[in-house]
Amino acid sequence: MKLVMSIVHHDDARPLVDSLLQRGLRATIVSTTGGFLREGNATVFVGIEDEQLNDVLELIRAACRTRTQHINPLPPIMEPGEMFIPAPIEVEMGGATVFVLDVAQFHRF
Ligand code: 2BA
Ligand code: 2BA
Repeated sequence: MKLVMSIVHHDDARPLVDSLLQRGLRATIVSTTGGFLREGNATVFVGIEDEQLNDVLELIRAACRTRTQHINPLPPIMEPGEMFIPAPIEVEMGGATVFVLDVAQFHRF
């Protein structure tokens, strides 16, 4: 058994879970925050049998698209008299960041 942990844009989480449910799969959505942008994202957990992995990865690929975002970098530490002119930098956010974990045990009580 595998646990697929997929960090996605929050707008993509619901369509992704809907497509998983349509295949009879089960999922859990957790609201998370990206460490870099400090913006809300969503983490979708899907517990599956090994042979369902490729289908699930394909559903994630189909539901999640790449976005470009502009952020203002934090000012560097400067010497007196130095000036920092902030310029937004472009950051590409992957459609989904996916970790696949082996499940040691699964129980439903
Ligand atoms: P929910 O997804 O809200 O599901 C609530 C209950 O609805 C489930 O209880 C199950 O009885 C039924 N259910 C869910 N998805 C179904 C589906 N595709 N087809 C038929 N019935 C379905 P539990 O199985 O006890 O699950 C309780 C909660 O545990 C779930 O809430 C979900 O958040 C999580 N969960 C269960 N199995 C999971 C898995 N394989 N992967 C990730 N999360 C899981
Ligand atoms: P954030 O941490 O808010 O990162 C958003 C985007 O900023 C990242 O997109 C990446 O393009 C960029 N970024 C993040 N950390 C960076 C760094 N140290 N230097 C330069 N650029 C950086 P994605 O890679 O698509 O990641 C989207 C979200 O997935 C991340 O949100 C984070 O919540 C999660 N994530 C990505 N890789 C992870 C990892 N190895 N472990 C845990 N979570 C991860």
